[in-house]
Amino acid sequence: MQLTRSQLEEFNRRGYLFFPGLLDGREVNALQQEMPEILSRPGPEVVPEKDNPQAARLVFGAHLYSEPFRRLSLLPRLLGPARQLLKEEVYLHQSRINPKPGMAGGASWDWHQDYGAWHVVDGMPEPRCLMVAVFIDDCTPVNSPLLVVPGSHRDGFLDSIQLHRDAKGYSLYHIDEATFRRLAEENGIEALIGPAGSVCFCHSIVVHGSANNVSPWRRAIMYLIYNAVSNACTGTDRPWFQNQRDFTPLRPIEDDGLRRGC
Ligand SMILES: O=C(O)CCC(=O)C(=O)O
Repeated sequence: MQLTRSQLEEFNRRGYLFFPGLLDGREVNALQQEMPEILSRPGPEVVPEKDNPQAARLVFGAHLYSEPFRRLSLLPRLLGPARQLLKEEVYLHQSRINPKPGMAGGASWDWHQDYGAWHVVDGMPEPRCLMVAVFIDDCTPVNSPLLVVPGSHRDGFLDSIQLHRDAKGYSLYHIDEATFRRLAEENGIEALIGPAGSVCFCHSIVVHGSANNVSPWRRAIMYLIYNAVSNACTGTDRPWFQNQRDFTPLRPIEDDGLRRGC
Protein backbone atom coordinates (compact mmCIF):
# COMPACT_ATOMS: atom_id res chain seq x y z
CA MET A 1 0.00 0.00 0.00
CA GLN A 2 1.39 3.38 -1.04
CA LEU A 3 0.24 6.53 0.75
CA THR A 4 -0.81 9.42 -1.46
CA ARG A 5 0.59 12.92 -1.19
CA SER A 6 -2.60 14.16 0.49
CA GLN A 7 -2.42 11.31 3.04
CA LEU A 8 1.19 12.27 3.81
CA GLU A 9 0.09 15.88 4.27
CA GLU A 10 -2.73 14.77 6.54
CA PHE A 11 -0.29 12.73 8.64
CA ASN A 12 2.01 15.74 9.00
CA ARG A 13 -0.90 17.99 9.97
CA ARG A 14 -2.91 15.68 12.24
CA GLY A 15 -0.31 13.15 13.40
CA TYR A 16 -2.25 10.08 12.38
CA LEU A 17 -3.99 8.31 9.51
CA PHE A 18 -6.95 6.03 10.08
CA PHE A 19 -8.02 3.21 7.74
CA PRO A 20 -11.33 1.54 8.70
CA GLY A 21 -11.42 -2.20 7.91
CA LEU A 22 -7.90 -2.43 6.45
CA LEU A 23 -7.86 -6.14 7.40
CA ASP A 24 -10.64 -8.41 6.17
CA GLY A 25 -12.81 -10.79 8.19
CA ARG A 26 -10.56 -13.86 7.74
CA GLU A 27 -7.51 -11.92 8.87
CA VAL A 28 -9.32 -10.55 11.91
CA ASN A 29 -10.55 -14.04 12.73
CA ALA A 30 -7.01 -15.44 12.61
CA LEU A 31 -5.89 -12.82 15.15
CA GLN A 32 -8.92 -13.19 17.40
CA GLN A 33 -8.45 -16.97 17.57
CA GLU A 34 -4.99 -16.45 19.05
CA MET A 35 -6.23 -14.27 21.90
CA PRO A 36 -7.25 -16.91 24.51
CA GLU A 37 -3.84 -18.59 24.37
CA ILE A 38 -1.97 -15.29 24.37
CA LEU A 39 -3.95 -14.00 27.33
CA SER A 40 -3.31 -17.15 29.34
CA ARG A 41 0.50 -17.01 29.06
CA PRO A 42 2.19 -17.09 32.44
CA GLY A 43 5.31 -15.18 31.38
CA PRO A 44 6.48 -11.76 32.50
CA GLU A 45 5.43 -10.43 29.09
CA VAL A 46 1.84 -10.39 30.41
CA VAL A 47 1.28 -7.42 32.74
CA PRO A 48 -1.86 -7.69 34.93
CA GLU A 49 -4.23 -4.88 35.77
CA LYS A 50 -3.26 -3.36 39.11
CA ASP A 51 -6.69 -3.72 40.72
CA ASN A 52 -7.70 -6.88 38.89
CA PRO A 53 -4.79 -9.35 38.65
CA GLN A 54 -6.94 -11.84 36.69
CA ALA A 55 -7.12 -9.39 33.77
CA ALA A 56 -4.19 -8.62 31.47
CA ARG A 57 -3.46 -4.91 31.04
CA LEU A 58 -0.74 -5.46 28.46
CA VAL A 59 0.68 -8.42 26.59
CA PHE A 60 4.07 -7.67 25.06
CA GLY A 61 5.80 -9.36 22.14
CA ALA A 62 3.00 -11.47 20.61
CA HIS A 63 4.63 -11.16 17.17
CA LEU A 64 7.51 -13.26 18.57
CA TYR A 65 5.42 -16.24 19.75
CA SER A 66 2.20 -16.12 17.70
CA GLU A 67 2.52 -16.88 13.97
CA PRO A 68 -0.58 -14.86 12.92
CA PHE A 69 0.70 -11.82 14.83
CA ARG A 70 4.19 -12.28 13.32
CA ARG A 71 2.61 -12.29 9.88
CA LEU A 72 0.50 -9.25 10.74
CA SER A 73 3.64 -7.27 11.60
CA LEU A 74 5.11 -8.04 8.15
CA LEU A 75 2.09 -7.29 5.96
CA PRO A 76 2.89 -4.86 3.15
CA ARG A 77 -0.27 -2.92 4.09
CA LEU A 78 1.43 -2.00 7.38
CA LEU A 79 5.11 -2.10 6.51
CA GLY A 80 4.78 -0.06 3.32
CA PRO A 81 3.19 3.01 4.95
CA ALA A 82 5.50 2.65 7.99
CA ARG A 83 8.58 2.84 5.76
CA GLN A 84 7.07 5.67 3.74
CA LEU A 85 6.20 7.74 6.81
CA LEU A 86 9.59 7.19 8.46
CA LYS A 87 11.39 7.56 5.11
CA GLU A 88 13.65 4.55 5.67
CA GLU A 89 13.88 0.88 6.60
CA VAL A 90 12.22 -0.09 9.86
CA TYR A 91 12.47 -2.73 12.60
CA LEU A 92 9.97 -3.54 15.32
CA HIS A 93 11.00 -1.95 18.61
CA GLN A 94 8.05 -3.40 20.52
CA SER A 95 4.61 -4.89 20.14
CA ARG A 96 1.92 -4.95 22.78
CA ILE A 97 -1.70 -5.96 22.93
CA ASN A 98 -3.96 -3.93 25.16
CA PRO A 99 -6.88 -6.36 25.65
CA LYS A 100 -9.03 -3.88 27.59
CA PRO A 101 -11.60 -6.38 28.91
CA GLY A 102 -15.14 -5.20 29.62
CA MET A 103 -17.00 -4.60 32.88
CA ALA A 104 -14.29 -2.14 33.97
CA GLY A 105 -11.70 -4.94 33.78
CA GLY A 106 -9.68 -2.72 31.44
CA ALA A 107 -8.62 0.38 33.37
CA SER A 108 -7.94 3.86 32.01
CA TRP A 109 -4.72 5.23 30.53
CA ASP A 110 -3.66 8.75 31.50
CA TRP A 111 -2.81 11.19 28.72
CA HIS A 112 0.69 10.51 27.46
CA GLN A 113 3.10 10.40 24.55
CA ASP A 114 4.48 6.89 23.92
CA TYR A 115 7.89 8.23 22.98
CA GLY A 116 8.57 9.22 26.62
CA ALA A 117 9.26 5.65 27.74
CA TRP A 118 11.18 4.70 24.64
CA HIS A 119 13.38 7.77 24.90
CA VAL A 120 13.99 7.86 28.66
CA VAL A 121 14.08 4.11 29.36
CA ASP A 122 15.17 2.52 26.08
CA GLY A 123 17.43 5.29 24.75
CA MET A 124 15.57 5.93 21.51
CA PRO A 125 17.36 9.01 20.09
CA GLU A 126 14.50 10.73 18.20
CA PRO A 127 10.71 10.41 17.91
CA ARG A 128 11.18 8.82 14.49
CA CYS A 129 9.00 5.82 15.13
CA LEU A 130 5.35 4.95 14.66
CA MET A 131 2.64 3.41 16.79
CA VAL A 132 0.49 1.33 14.45
CA ALA A 133 -2.78 0.40 16.17
CA VAL A 134 -4.56 -2.66 14.75
CA PHE A 135 -8.08 -3.20 16.06
CA ILE A 136 -8.55 -6.84 17.10
CA ASP A 137 -12.12 -6.08 18.19
CA ASP A 138 -14.67 -3.49 17.11
CA CYS A 139 -13.92 -0.14 18.75
CA THR A 140 -17.16 1.69 19.44
CA PRO A 141 -18.10 4.84 21.37
CA VAL A 142 -19.06 2.66 24.36
CA ASN A 143 -16.18 0.20 24.80
CA SER A 144 -13.49 2.72 25.66
CA PRO A 145 -12.01 3.67 22.29
CA LEU A 146 -8.52 5.07 22.03
CA LEU A 147 -8.66 8.87 22.35
CA VAL A 148 -6.15 11.04 20.53
CA VAL A 149 -5.38 14.77 20.42
CA PRO A 150 -4.96 15.43 16.69
CA GLY A 151 -2.04 17.67 15.80
CA SER A 152 -0.49 17.38 19.28
CA HIS A 153 2.73 16.00 17.73
CA ARG A 154 3.40 19.50 16.41
CA ASP A 155 4.21 20.60 19.97
CA GLY A 156 7.09 18.12 19.96
CA PHE A 157 8.21 15.96 22.85
CA LEU A 158 6.75 17.60 25.95
CA ASP A 159 9.17 18.35 28.73
CA SER A 160 6.37 18.25 31.31
CA ILE A 161 6.25 14.44 31.29
CA GLN A 162 6.43 12.58 34.59
CA LEU A 163 6.90 8.90 35.36
CA HIS A 164 3.51 7.45 36.27
CA ARG A 165 3.71 6.09 39.80
CA ASP A 166 1.02 3.45 39.23
CA ALA A 167 2.62 1.87 36.20
CA LYS A 168 3.87 -1.54 37.36
CA GLY A 169 5.57 -3.82 34.82
CA TYR A 170 5.77 -1.11 32.18
CA SER A 171 6.80 2.54 31.93
CA LEU A 172 4.39 5.37 31.31
CA TYR A 173 5.34 9.04 31.23
CA HIS A 174 2.21 11.12 31.45
CA ILE A 175 1.74 14.85 30.89
CA ASP A 176 0.64 17.44 33.40
CA GLU A 177 -2.91 18.74 33.54
CA ALA A 178 -2.21 22.32 32.42
CA THR A 179 -0.35 21.17 29.31
CA PHE A 180 -3.05 18.68 28.48
CA ARG A 181 -5.83 21.25 28.91
CA ARG A 182 -4.07 23.63 26.53
CA LEU A 183 -3.50 20.93 23.90
CA ALA A 184 -7.10 19.73 24.10
CA GLU A 185 -8.48 23.31 23.87
CA GLU A 186 -6.31 24.01 20.84
CA ASN A 187 -6.85 20.74 18.99
CA GLY A 188 -9.88 18.92 20.39
CA ILE A 189 -9.98 15.20 21.18
CA GLU A 190 -10.99 12.47 18.76
CA ALA A 191 -12.09 8.89 19.41
CA LEU A 192 -10.80 6.19 17.07
CA ILE A 193 -13.94 4.28 16.15
CA GLY A 194 -14.09 1.46 13.62
CA PRO A 195 -14.68 -2.24 13.04
CA ALA A 196 -12.16 -4.92 13.95
CA GLY A 197 -9.41 -4.85 11.33
CA SER A 198 -9.20 -1.04 11.25
CA VAL A 199 -5.67 0.38 11.45
CA CYS A 200 -4.29 3.70 12.67
CA PHE A 201 -0.78 4.90 11.80
CA CYS A 202 0.09 7.29 14.60
CA HIS A 203 3.08 9.55 15.26
CA SER A 204 4.91 8.50 18.45
CA ILE A 205 4.40 11.87 20.15
CA VAL A 206 0.68 12.27 19.51
CA VAL A 207 -0.94 12.65 22.95
CA HIS A 208 -3.42 9.86 23.66
CA GLY A 209 -5.22 8.00 26.45
CA SER A 210 -8.39 6.07 27.20
CA ALA A 211 -11.09 5.65 29.85
CA ASN A 212 -12.14 2.57 31.85
CA ASN A 213 -14.00 0.04 29.75
CA VAL A 214 -17.30 -0.17 31.64
CA SER A 215 -19.11 -1.87 28.74
CA PRO A 216 -19.52 -5.68 28.74
CA TRP A 217 -17.38 -5.96 25.57
CA ARG A 218 -13.63 -6.51 25.19
CA ARG A 219 -11.79 -3.90 23.13
CA ALA A 220 -8.42 -5.35 22.19
CA ILE A 221 -5.90 -3.37 20.13
CA MET A 222 -2.48 -4.57 18.95
CA TYR A 223 0.14 -1.79 18.95
CA LEU A 224 3.08 -2.35 16.61
CA ILE A 225 5.96 0.04 17.21
CA TYR A 226 8.02 0.45 14.07
CA ASN A 227 11.24 2.37 14.51
CA ALA A 228 13.60 3.75 11.83
CA VAL A 229 16.70 1.53 11.68
CA SER A 230 19.00 4.57 12.01
CA ASN A 231 17.09 5.52 15.19
CA ALA A 232 17.75 2.22 17.00
CA CYS A 233 17.61 2.27 20.79
CA THR A 234 20.85 2.36 22.75
CA GLY A 235 19.47 1.25 26.14
CA THR A 236 19.58 -2.37 27.25
CA ASP A 237 17.78 -2.28 30.61
CA ARG A 238 14.41 -3.60 29.54
CA PRO A 239 13.84 -7.22 28.48
CA TRP A 240 13.36 -8.65 24.97
CA PHE A 241 9.62 -8.22 25.03
CA GLN A 242 9.78 -4.45 25.68
CA ASN A 243 12.97 -3.40 23.93
CA GLN A 244 13.74 -5.64 20.97
CA ARG A 245 17.43 -5.60 20.14
CA ASP A 246 17.27 -7.02 16.60
CA PHE A 247 17.57 -4.02 14.29
CA THR A 248 17.50 -5.99 11.03
CA PRO A 249 15.25 -4.19 8.52
CA LEU A 250 11.92 -5.98 8.21
CA ARG A 251 11.06 -7.61 4.90
CA PRO A 252 7.38 -7.75 3.90
CA ILE A 253 5.61 -11.04 3.26
CA GLU A 254 2.94 -11.43 0.57
CA ASP A 255 -0.08 -9.25 1.16
CA ASP A 256 -2.30 -12.34 1.60
CA GLY A 257 0.29 -13.92 3.95
CA LEU A 258 -1.86 -13.62 7.05
CA ARG A 259 -4.90 -15.06 5.25
CA ARG A 260 -2.94 -17.95 3.71
CA GLY A 261 -1.27 -18.86 6.99
CA CYS A 262 -4.64 -19.43 8.66
O1 LIG B 1 -5.39 0.98 24.38
C1 LIG B 1 -5.58 1.88 25.21
O2 LIG B 1 -6.64 2.01 25.79
C2 LIG B 1 -4.50 2.87 25.52
C3 LIG B 1 -3.17 2.24 25.41
C4 LIG B 1 -2.08 3.22 25.36
O3 LIG B 1 -2.27 4.40 25.43
C5 LIG B 1 -0.72 2.74 25.22
O4 LIG B 1 -0.52 1.52 25.26
O5 LIG B 1 0.18 3.58 25.03
